[in-house]
Amino acid sequence: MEMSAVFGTLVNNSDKAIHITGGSSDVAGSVETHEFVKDAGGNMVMQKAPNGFTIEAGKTFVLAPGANHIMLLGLKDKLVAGDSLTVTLETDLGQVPLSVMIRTFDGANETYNPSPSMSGSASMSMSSS
Ligand SMILES: [Cu+2]
Repeated sequence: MEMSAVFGTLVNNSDKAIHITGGSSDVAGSVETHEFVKDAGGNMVMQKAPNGFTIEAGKTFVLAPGANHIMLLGLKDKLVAGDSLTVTLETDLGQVPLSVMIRTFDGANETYNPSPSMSGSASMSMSSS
């Protein structure tokens, strides 16, 4: 299955913690919050974060290779570097659209098999107002 990941920094400008529970995008069959954990064999593997992501009030939340990231699963089209796409995050404060630039990503190929070569980078601000 073709997939890609969104990396970047999420910024919570509100005075409340924001809980990201999932998301959606026109380009992907599904969008999931992923984390890295150690499996039984001691290897770091990604999995769906069971409780999503929580960004504390006034704090930032880093999405990075080998760490927390937003996973785009079941890509419908080939992503093209230089294009942008929109990922809509589901949060406890409502939907937050995130504009993501697509760029070639050369790192973490093993980790992101089978199709990790394209990834987005994003930064966003959220407000509870
Ligand atoms: Cu993932």
